[in-house]
Amino acid sequence: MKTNTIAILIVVVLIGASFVYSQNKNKDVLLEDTEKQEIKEVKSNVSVVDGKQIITIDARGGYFPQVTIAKADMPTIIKMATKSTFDCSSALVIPDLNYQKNLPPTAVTEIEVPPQKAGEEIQGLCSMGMYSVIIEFRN
Ligand SMILES: [Cu+2]
Repeated sequence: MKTNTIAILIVVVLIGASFVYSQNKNKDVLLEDTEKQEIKEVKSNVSVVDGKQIITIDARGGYFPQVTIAKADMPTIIKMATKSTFDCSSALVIPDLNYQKNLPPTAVTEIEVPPQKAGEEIQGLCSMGMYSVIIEFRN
């Protein structure tokens, strides 16, 4: 009788301990993911090739990076990259450019942007207005 009680107690304590352990493990994994995302955002998605500014944006479940700082007074091409994008971020609208297109599920779609003045901002949206992407032009 007494041995049974002790055995049950030990089992309960072990289950509790493993539960706490797995919770902590999950927290660690979550933390690592956010750290990775931060590193991704720091990496520049703007480059200049043959006098043209190239901005690369991933479209899938939103647009990433969501905000891009680009150079003003430069011909610019936005390379919108879809990769198995079956959500509404493939239905892209850029009102400032009179642009509206259903992007192919997996492709890189080039969007020409005429030189913008410093301080100008171009905003793209999914057709539902749920996801947005902003490009800020600065000197
Ligand atoms: Cu949407």
